[in-house]
Amino acid sequence: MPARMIPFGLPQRTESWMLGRADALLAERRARRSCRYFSDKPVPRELIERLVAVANTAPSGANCQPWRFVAVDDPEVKREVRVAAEAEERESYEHRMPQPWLDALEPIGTDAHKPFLEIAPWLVLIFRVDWEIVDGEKHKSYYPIESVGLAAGLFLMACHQSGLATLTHTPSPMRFLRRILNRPDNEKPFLLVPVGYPADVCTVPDLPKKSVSEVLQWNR
Ligand code: IYR
Repeated sequence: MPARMIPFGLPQRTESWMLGRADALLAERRARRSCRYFSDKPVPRELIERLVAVANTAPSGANCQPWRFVAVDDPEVKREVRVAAEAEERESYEHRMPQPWLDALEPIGTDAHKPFLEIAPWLVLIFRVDWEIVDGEKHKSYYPIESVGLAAGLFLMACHQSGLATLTHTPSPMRFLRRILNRPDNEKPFLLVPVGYPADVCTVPDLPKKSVSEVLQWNR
């Protein structure tokens, strides 16, 4: 049955307001960096809840919202995640990642040690839901990868715009997350996001972004 229709409801803005807003957003976004050295300073649970609420506004295929967020601040669970992630990462760095991949990571300076998985006050695990049972019936999700990617992007943006640092971490493979977090088998780990404040001494690699002209074409 078609849904009830309601007004679109977008407030009208002047072009100069919009340009100013976009410039301000760009300046804020340019300051967003992946954080690998976190402080253990606590972040309130209600803030995490609001940031997930922002992510939950993402568009999704057929409005399925095929994402689940698991927010972890229990030190015991964080420790288990760290131990399992580091085991996979050691295997990846030593045996699984081909040399060109290791070369590509060299400027970032990563290795198999992931102390931030215990130090960051929150680990937010994002799962992709490929199907779910609603009223006893199995419903497939549409465009689950694209949808959960959009929700994850909004979550990262919400964190940064609210003053928090994040890392997009994907220890590979991430199957262990389903076991540790008791998630059902219709959910696949998509992204592991440590959230918190940067450590007092936190450096980041000085890496450039492509210019807009490299990523934007006008017409043909
Ligand atoms: N998962 C590993 C390796 C790694 C892979 C990519 I692609 C990165 O952008 C960064 C790291 C790790 O987290 O160290």
